[in-house]
Amino acid sequence: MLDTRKAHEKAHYSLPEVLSQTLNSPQLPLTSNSLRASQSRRVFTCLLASFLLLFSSVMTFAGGAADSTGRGSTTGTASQSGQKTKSLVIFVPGVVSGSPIYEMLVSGVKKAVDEKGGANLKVVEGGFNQAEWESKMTSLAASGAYDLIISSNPAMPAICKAVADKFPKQQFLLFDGQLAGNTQIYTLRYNQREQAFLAGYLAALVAKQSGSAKKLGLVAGQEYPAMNEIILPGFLQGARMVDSGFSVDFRVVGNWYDAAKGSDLAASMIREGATVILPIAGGANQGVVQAAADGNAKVVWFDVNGYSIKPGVVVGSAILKQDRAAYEKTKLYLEGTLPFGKAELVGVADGYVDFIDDDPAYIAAVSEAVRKQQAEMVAQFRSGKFSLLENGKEIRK
Ligand code: RBF
Repeated sequence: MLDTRKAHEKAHYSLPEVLSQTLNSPQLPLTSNSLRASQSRRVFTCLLASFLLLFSSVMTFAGGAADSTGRGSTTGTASQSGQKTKSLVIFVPGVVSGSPIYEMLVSGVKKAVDEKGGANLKVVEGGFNQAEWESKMTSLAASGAYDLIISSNPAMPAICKAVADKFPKQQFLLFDGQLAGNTQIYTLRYNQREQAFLAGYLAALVAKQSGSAKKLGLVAGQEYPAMNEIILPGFLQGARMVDSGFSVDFRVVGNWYDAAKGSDLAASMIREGATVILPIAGGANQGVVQAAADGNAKVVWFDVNGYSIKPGVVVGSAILKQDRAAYEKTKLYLEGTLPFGKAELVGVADGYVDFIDDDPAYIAAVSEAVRKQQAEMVAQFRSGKFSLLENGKEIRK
């Protein structure tokens, strides 16, 4: 049976109405007081630079008409090859530190920009107040300073669609979310049914071998459709492939940073019999790992290789390759071939979702018998012999 208890406040997925905007007031998102002073300086510097850029561009491209974003042909400078320098900005919905999915986004985009040259990149953290994301995104588009806005999470397509409608020249590259048919937006997301299934399969194998209760845990930052309809059911499906008696204790932190709360929730789960826990709660994950270490439980990591976080406690890593996707799609954009309007979905067989089974810490922490069973399952996914639709339907070749 699925235990769906929620802790404390319910996180909001649906974002509140957009505040009315003063379109050309550049309001840069700030995440902490310590950043404010330096960012204020950066805002000033940025404004000054934009003004100088605008001025020099107007001189260079005299006669270029302003478009509805107010930037006209003045966004870029002319490079020697005659191509305009592209300006890219990554809008991080949260903060980069503690959220591997965002760390991968930044590193992948940076790699493409460094490699291709001829482009500027800025990273803006939107902070944890989700009610402010749309107004911050609107400010970025309204500034007219960026050819491409890049972001990542399932809430961003709806936000960017609303902003795109107001700024018809603004383009968006979005990961971990889906929207098809809007010619200003390209999206790529991962088959997280497969990712969660592989985490659940390993977790159940480990729990079963330890002889403890057939109970796993999942600690989420908040509830959202991909969590409730894909990740949680996928985790349970993987576990039940091992033994149909498994259940998942599901708890919600209510934000993506509170490690103390993550620890409390995990400790409570462990007291009630959960032996392997999957944390998907950003900075709060650290608390889950600590509680597991203290309570003689195990953790399966999500998104990146987590074995080194606590060797022996982290017994699995079901990953997605957002760094690779971000690199490839940014490169396509810079080459002028990103297929705006398209929404792509990629899974294990495509090489964007996987389970890390060659890390020495995995080999040291998990018995050979369990590793063998996990390897057989992973191999079937990698070869495409076995795959899962997002609704959980199995496809066997
Ligand atoms: N995942 C994180 O690791 N850190 C975050 O700050 C974060 N914020 C999110 C905000 C919203 C509104 C949603 C819907 C998801 C968020 N996620 C975050 C989860 C992320 O998109 C993804 O589902 C997980 O990283 C699992 O792959």
